[in-house]
Order: sequence, then structure tokens, then C-alpha cells
Amino acid sequence: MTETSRRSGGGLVHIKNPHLEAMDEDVLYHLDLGTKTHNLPAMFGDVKFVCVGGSPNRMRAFAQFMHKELGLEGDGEDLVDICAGTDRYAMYRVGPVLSISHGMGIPSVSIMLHELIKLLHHAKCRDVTIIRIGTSGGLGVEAGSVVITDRAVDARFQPRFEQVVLGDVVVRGTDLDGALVEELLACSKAIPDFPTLVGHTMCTYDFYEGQGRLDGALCSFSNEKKLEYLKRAHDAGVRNIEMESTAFAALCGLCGLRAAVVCVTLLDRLEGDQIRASHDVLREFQQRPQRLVAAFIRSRLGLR
Ligand code: R2B
Ligand code: URA
Repeated sequence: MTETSRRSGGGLVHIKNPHLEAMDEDVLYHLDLGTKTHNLPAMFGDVKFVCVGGSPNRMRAFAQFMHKELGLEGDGEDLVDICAGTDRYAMYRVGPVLSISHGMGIPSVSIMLHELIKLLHHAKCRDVTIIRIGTSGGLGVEAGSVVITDRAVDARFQPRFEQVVLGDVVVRGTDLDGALVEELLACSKAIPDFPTLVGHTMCTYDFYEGQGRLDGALCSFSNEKKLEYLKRAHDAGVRNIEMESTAFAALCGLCGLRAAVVCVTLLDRLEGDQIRASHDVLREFQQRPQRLVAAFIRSRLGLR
């Protein structure tokens, strides 16, 4: 059975867990936060935008960038990691924007999202938009392009997120917010320095064989089979490949959050497997989703 997403009433985050109400305390272990130890409504109640991405340093850099983009006082150099008590994830707050790292892959992003979504619920946040800003491998697109995901698909090109729960496979849909895709695309028109496109994003459980790479420690297929698979993905509408989007779309969608995925492509997978661009080029590429999302947030806040 496929569970479907629905927008919750009053813009509140919708927690689909009947057991949570019976708990007198909720410890958000991997974030080093909790309902008894922290005043979550005071700390986070007015958060409107949550941006998540793999690397702690990149999410700190994004918070500093947002600090400037929002015209806040100071240079943003002294931002405090709200999750400093744990080294699992890093979290920064700048005005209405929360910037959080999620590590690599579905298990890591899933743990972070369970705790983040409960945090937003405990804090009574309303009308939150959540965006993953990440990196990816492109498919038939120029390296450095930014892909706004219209559909997150699995390695069989299906819009599904499968998880084993109590020994059974539970299938969840991966719908994203179509209006948000259009809003982000409209914002990209004001940033002509790099190509931005809308396409399907394939999410895999592995970077190497799982993404059809020939350069891992193991490889069980030929170059011809690899290219045949990647071309089939391209024909199915896939324009980039990464490792979190299906879980992100499923969890956020089911909990009533408006969600989007915006990833830069570091290479064209039809041309190779290894990421050979220089550090400076990669650093600039990784700023591209940040620039687009900053333009989106500024536009939402009326700060054009
Ligand atoms: C993109 O980049 C990481 C792998 O290098 C992974 O987290 C992803 O989705
Ligand atoms: N991230 C991925 O998951 N795959 C790539 O090819 C590049 C970045």
C-alpha cells in the first residue's frame, strides 16, 4: 500500500505517530535537543524556511551567506552551532531560516528528518518551506547546472520510497510541491550565470555501483551495461542522481511540509564517473543552489 501525502490544517507540521502524544518528554538525541531541556517554541517557533544539505561546513557557509542576504547586523562569522553537543549534525539559525546538515544517504537524512520534523511540531511552527540544497551527478546536462526536482524517483525510476518496517516493505510516495518548483524556477531567471532546469532526480542507496559507476572497489557490470542503464534513466526523465531525495520527499510530504530539492550537478555521468573539477570550481558550483534558494527566500520575504 502506498501512503499519500496531505497538507496539514493551519500550516502546522503533521506528525503521523499516535505514540508521541503519550510521551511526557521527547529527547531529540541526534540533535542534542529535547522538549524538557529546551524551550523549542521560543527557539524555533517563528522559523519559516528550513534548508538542509549534506555537509556541516556547507550548511554553516549557507547560514553565513543568508545572514548577508537578509541584511542582518554583524558579519555572521560568530554563528553558533545549535547542535554543538553532538557531532552528528550541525544546525544554524539566521532570522527565519534554519540551516541543517544531514550527512550522506537515506539512513542519515532520515534520522535527521524524523527529529527535525518533531522539532518543528514541538515548536508549533507554521507554514514551513523545506528545501534540500545539494550536489549530484548530472545526466546529459552541463556540469554546474542546477536541477530543481519535479519528481524524486528510485533506482528503477519509480516515484517511490521503500522502507522495511517490522520486516515488511512499506512504500511511500515521493510527491513534491509543484508550485514550489515553479516559484524556484521563476527565481532562477534572475540568475543568468548558470543553467537551471527542472527534471526528475534519481535517488540511490550507494554512490558507486548503485549509481552505475565503474570506479568503485567492486564493479559487477560492463561499460556498455552502465551506459545502457544511464541512458534508460535519461529517457525516463532523470536529469541528476543523488542519495537522499526520495526519503526527503516522502517524509516531508507525509508530514505536510512544502518541500523542494535543488541540486547542482558536479559532472555529466554520461561522460565519466570521477569528479575531477578543481576545488575552486567545486566550491563555486556548490554555491549555486545556495544563491538560488537565497533569491527565493528574499523574494518570499519581499526583499528583492
Ligand atoms: C550527493 O553527494 C553525496 C555523495 O557524494 C550524497 O550525499 C549526495 O546525495
Ligand atoms: N553526489 C552523488 O550522489 N553523485 C554524484 O555523482 C555526485 C554527487
